[in-house]
Amino acid sequence: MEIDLSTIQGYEQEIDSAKTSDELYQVKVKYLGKKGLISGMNKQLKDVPNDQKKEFGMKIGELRNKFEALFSEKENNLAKSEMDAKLVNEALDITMEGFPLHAGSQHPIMSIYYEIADIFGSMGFEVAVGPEVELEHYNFDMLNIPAEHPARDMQDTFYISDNVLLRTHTSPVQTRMMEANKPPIKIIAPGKVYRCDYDITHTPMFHQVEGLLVDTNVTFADLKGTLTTFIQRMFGSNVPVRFRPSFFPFTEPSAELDMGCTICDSVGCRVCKGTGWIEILGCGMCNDELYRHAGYEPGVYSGFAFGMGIERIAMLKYGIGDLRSFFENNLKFLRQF
Ligand code: 2NM
Repeated sequence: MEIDLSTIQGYEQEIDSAKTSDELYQVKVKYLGKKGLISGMNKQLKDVPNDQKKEFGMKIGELRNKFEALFSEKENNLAKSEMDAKLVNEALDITMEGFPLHAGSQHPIMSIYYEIADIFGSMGFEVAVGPEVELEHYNFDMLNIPAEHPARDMQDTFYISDNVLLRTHTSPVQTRMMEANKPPIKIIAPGKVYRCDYDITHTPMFHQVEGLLVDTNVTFADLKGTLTTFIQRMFGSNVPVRFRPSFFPFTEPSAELDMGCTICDSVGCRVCKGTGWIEILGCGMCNDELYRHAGYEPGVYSGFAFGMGIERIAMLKYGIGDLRSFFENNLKFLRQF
């Protein structure tokens, strides 16, 4: 039997008239696919007499080469024109105005918090955290603030139920820490705290950083050195500080730390009410009641604690008059920092 290669015709025309790469590919399938016309010729080779096999084999090969040459030329042409069309159709107008993305930024309260945490961190204090919904026990009893104490009044404290409340300071983080650990303890406790209060210097939620250091042989000089270092790193190495006697139920002696007014350089202004001094934090040596509640053996340990409001520090550092501005989320205000 002879192979009649003349039955294979028309492919030049079909390749030439393909309008897309897809159409062109269909032509390839028709001729060179598994069941394609040219491929079919190869299968017939077995029926060709041996002496003619070589000749027909070569002819099929030639046909195939010719097909492939035409095909790849057309393939290149189509790819180029399709790319050209794509470049025209999908062209970007890079002169068009963009849509600006407003990236968020850190809230000033958080910036100040990280500054505070960095300073105490460099002095070896670790950060401790605890629940904002707290038991009366850790928020008051452990701190020597008994049931009749005015600080426990419903007017000042948000109660959830009889003995559950929103913590009024971050001290319960520290009383929990003391209950669970023997000294040495050297921590700061940052976080949100809650009190029923609202005016230009009070919001019902605000932020505190408290600190606690308990070890053996800790003195009031350690307290003074630590807190003076903190203030001068925060507000400038020349800022004067003074410790003024005060009272807290959990410290003895207790003190308020004042620093020279940074607004008027201690001359006297509206912010320092003409005194040249600004009250910045409370502190004191932990008293025996605190150790007793923590379950520490009496007479062994000594230490100090302190507490400050982050908003107050931020107001002084940034010169802001109304504390409520921190929580109104007015972008014009927040973008200044
Ligand atoms: C202050 C002033 C003085 C204080 C005490 C404690 C604790 F839990 F360890 F007893 N934490 N913070 C403390 C002491 C806080 O704030 C004006």
